[in-house]
Amino acid sequence: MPRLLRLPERGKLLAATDLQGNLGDFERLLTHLDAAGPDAWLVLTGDLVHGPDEDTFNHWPDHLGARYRDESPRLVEAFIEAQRARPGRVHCLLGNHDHAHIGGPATAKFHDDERAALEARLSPQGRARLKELISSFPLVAVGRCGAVLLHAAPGAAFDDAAQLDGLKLDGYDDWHFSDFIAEVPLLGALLWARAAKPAQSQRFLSAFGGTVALYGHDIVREGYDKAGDDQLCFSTSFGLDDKAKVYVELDLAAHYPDVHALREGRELLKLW
Ligand SMILES: [Mn+2]
Repeated sequence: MPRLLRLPERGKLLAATDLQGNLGDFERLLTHLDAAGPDAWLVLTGDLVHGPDEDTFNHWPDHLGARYRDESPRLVEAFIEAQRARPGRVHCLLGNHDHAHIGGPATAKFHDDERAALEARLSPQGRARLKELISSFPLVAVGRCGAVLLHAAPGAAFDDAAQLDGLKLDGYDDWHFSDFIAEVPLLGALLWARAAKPAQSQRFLSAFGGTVALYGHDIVREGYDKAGDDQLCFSTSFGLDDKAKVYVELDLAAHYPDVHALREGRELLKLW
């Protein structure tokens, strides 16, 4: 799988992000995808896996939004099945949580080591399928419509999309994530950046030939946040009340010159 996913020049794109083991939200997305027609694509912008631990589920804090169980093992299988049933039209980009399973630093939101916690729930075959799946995840998706999709804020200092192919993805298993971000700046920012200044996003979008960056990684309680003229940070699942969850639907044959072209009720849609 190439590290840069090129979107088709017509049809629809459904973009969603940060499911973190929420199977119900994924099934809802598939309903929207199938309703959008046979040439619609679904691209998740990373963090497919790693949800709340059992203790958090039992003492659910308000700030985590709608309560759900971490069904990462079933979600991985459901994602593989969704790809099989819709060849070439279902994708997930690499997020920092996913990266932990293929050589990235461990994440520690709900467990000291979420990589170990999830892999302990899987059979040897399940672990192999998880790693094979995540190894296939592209890092960035681009379309002629102007959209550039990535996991975190577009702060990485790329000059050219071809630099994606030179990034070393593995070998960071034992690193602390803060060292990873500091010492591996391109990949570190691509997977972990929480904000990007206008000059950074302009440089990033120019490197990838797009006009609007779509990403998740952070939680936006209201569903989406437009930063400057060219960034949309949105939240489809993790950390939100159901009524606030947002996915993005684009016409791939259209052109979106800036983030203000994305309108509530047209491109910015409620998951539920
Ligand atoms: Mn993330």
